[in-house]
Amino acid sequence: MSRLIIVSNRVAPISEGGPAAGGLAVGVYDALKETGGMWFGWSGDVLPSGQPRISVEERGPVTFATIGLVRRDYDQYYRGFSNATLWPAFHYRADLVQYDRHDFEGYCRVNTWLAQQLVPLLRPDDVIWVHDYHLIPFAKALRAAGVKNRIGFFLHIPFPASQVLLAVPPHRELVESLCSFDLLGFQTEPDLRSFCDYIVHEANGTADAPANGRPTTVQAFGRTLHAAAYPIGVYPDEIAELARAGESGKPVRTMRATLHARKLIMSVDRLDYSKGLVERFRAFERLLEQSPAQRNKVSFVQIAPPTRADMHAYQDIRVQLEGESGRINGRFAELDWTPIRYIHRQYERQVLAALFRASHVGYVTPLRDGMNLVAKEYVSAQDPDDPGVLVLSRFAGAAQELNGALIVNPVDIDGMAEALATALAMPLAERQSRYREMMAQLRENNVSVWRDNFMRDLQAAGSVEPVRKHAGVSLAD
Ligand code: GDG
Repeated sequence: MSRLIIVSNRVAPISEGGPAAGGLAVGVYDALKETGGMWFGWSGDVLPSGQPRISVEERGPVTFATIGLVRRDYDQYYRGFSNATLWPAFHYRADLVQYDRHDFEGYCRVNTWLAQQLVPLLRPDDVIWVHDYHLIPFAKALRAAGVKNRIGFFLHIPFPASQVLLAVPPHRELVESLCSFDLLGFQTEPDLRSFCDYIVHEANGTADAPANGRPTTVQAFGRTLHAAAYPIGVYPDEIAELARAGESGKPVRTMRATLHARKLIMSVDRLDYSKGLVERFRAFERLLEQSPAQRNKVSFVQIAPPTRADMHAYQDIRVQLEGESGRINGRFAELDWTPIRYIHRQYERQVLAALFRASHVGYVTPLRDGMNLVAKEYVSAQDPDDPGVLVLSRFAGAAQELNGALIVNPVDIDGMAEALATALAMPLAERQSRYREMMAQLRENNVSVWRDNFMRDLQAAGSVEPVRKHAGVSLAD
């Protein structure tokens, strides 16, 4: 059997159940444990200078190969082009896009260098699965080094509409690089459509309408490749078990005691401007403003661990959010009630699951999100006999699947306040039927299905010959 090589910017520290183990980390790690293989990427270390060396660690059938970055590479590749250019652009925040062509050169240079580090570790029948926006040029770099293996790519964040992508100056180079992969995976059909739209209208290529569940065939930049949507999932039953087990733990008991039978609205997000936190706080404020009966009857807990804290845009959102929570609490708090508990810290996975289960509303309202695993984790963690209600942004990829949620527009403050009121008052029978529908969907498309579908299509993608002329029916036809 072929070995699976996972390449991602960060190699997740696998302390199973620990704070850093998100759904992706668990899914990827399980894939590797089953097939055997290697996980390659940045160690997370930033070195002042020098020549970083690969560290290789075997754990059972999985090899972890990690390498540090020197400060300049970290600044240009990670903080610069990946997170100051691509992240905001792909989340439709053209207003926050910063572009420096030296950073783009650094981004390409680091991709080439990382690919060169990987080459000596590869075997001819390895299947390579590259993850996320940091590594768009990775296949091109591997091909330049003579690698003939199958190489797939999964984009965890949205793929923006063409007119937004055009805001990134080297958009053409990026899409051309993507076409060096054999298979491209997107979170949702709208992301896939955006990609095909660029191929057809900006790159003079073609994209066949997919048939019989097969991936779309794309021809562009002299290559033929495949592309499809593979919505990432979670392991809902494992999360349910985690939530049950965590219910009797101290953090949840303490939380319940301090709630004094008030209802609980829960949110968990990395502190990121894409997550819509300011609008979310304002909608909760609107609820208290318009429904005096809710005052002192409901508490909103926002857990928002720090992320990319050395970047200005992230420092700005932190300051803004601290201001908003202080203002709203100052306006409505009473001696025995703090409306918003805003916590800028990480918690254990089990604690989060148990808090989801203890809450009445899961409040997940990103302005844009590739998928949003928190929405799926929230539903999974619920007590089937007394489930909470998910209020979900229409701009989270998860909204394509979770039809039992109350879907909101995350900039519509009144609309979100109304949805919160509806959720808090929803009768048990309706909560149960919404929960059952969503849970069935989560079980049907769990993280193993995501992984297996992608791997099946990557294995089938085969080695791809260059094409001379475009064929197939354009999506524009
Ligand atoms: C990207 C895409 C896509 C959060 N705080 C804590 C904690 N978390 C966990 C959550 C969840 C994960 O981190 C976050 O995943 P999301 O999907 O919600 O969001 P991103 O981090 O932006 O992830 C996203 C995802 O990739 C996968 O493809 O869905 O759209 O942006 O698992 O539970 N975990 C712990 N403590 C915390 O305080 N233990």
